[in-house]
Amino acid sequence: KGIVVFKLYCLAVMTLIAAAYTVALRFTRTVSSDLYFSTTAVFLTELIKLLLSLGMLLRESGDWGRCRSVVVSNILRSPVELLKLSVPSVVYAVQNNMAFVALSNLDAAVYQVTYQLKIPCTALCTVLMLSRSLSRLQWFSVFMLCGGVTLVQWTPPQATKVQVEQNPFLGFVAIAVAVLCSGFAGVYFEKVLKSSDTSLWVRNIQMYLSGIVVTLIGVFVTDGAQVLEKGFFYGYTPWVCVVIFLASVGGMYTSVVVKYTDNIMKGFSAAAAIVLSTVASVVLFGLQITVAFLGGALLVCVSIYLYGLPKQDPSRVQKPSSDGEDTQRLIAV
Ligand code: NCC
Repeated sequence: KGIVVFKLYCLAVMTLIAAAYTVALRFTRTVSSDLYFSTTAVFLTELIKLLLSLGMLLRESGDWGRCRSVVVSNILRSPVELLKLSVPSVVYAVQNNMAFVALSNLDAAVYQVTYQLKIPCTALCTVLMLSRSLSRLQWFSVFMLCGGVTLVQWTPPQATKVQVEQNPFLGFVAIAVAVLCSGFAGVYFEKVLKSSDTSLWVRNIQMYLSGIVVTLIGVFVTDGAQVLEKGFFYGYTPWVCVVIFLASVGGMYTSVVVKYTDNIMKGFSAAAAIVLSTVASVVLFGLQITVAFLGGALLVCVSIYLYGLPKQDPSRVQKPSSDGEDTQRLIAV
């Protein structure tokens, strides 16, 4: 029971942070007149996540001595493992930068809705990379979920006044790249994490170490001359710090969610959390719901139900505890 509550807590916090992050990021890209260099924000996020993971590792190991020996043996003396984790770190670095490109050119709501394509992309990567199988019904439910979340988050397009030039086409290309990166990197990290007993915090440290290097290269390749001229923290406001904070804490929660569940379930549960939080806002704050929301919520619920149904084809037997049943059980609690 305790672990289920913990999983639900992590999923809820992750989803809330993701929503706040997207809105805050968009705000910082439209309001400020001295626009900060987004590549520096991506770099600082990796740095903070590294420090937070070191702190968590210290907590897990119990004392300095043990923590030090884990760092030395698993990180400093494991170049192969570092190399393995540099793959998702490069892909995530691209993805995280793409989020800034997309949200500099598109409205946050449009971004949220289009970004849902990551759900089928993640399912495809899971099938291809983790050699799991999804029944036809499960595939159907994945697409139904994608449609449901799109409807749930649908808001009529609003003309926001922005001070910067926008290029919606570039925004959509950035989302397409982010969708592919999210699916691949998420499943790759899950595969590495679950293929050994190595602690989540060690895996995170391995990934964020190369993340720091890669994102720093990103700073200099993209904004090098300008950063040298205007300074690393040019255009930073308290809101930019909020964005970096949300990205760091959100990333940590994401890693915990992937450890205890999986990437497909992350999509299903995040959808359920969005529906539930909207229903809570209706009850608590009298928020008006739209027909689109009702239709979307229905699709989300049905897709969760269908995904969790036992597989029909006995020749495609899965591991004893199927993901689908887990999803339903988790969401039912
Ligand atoms: O897109 P998404 O996640 O799959 O991106 C995963 C984010 O988590 C970080 N991460 C992942 C694994 C790990 N061990 N450590 C990490 O720090 C990656 O660096 C990457 O930023 C989602 O499922 O929708 C989710 O969305 C992001 C974010 O909203 C979008 O990517 C916005 O562009 C959420 N991140 C935050 O809220 C900060 C994530 O929680 C959920």
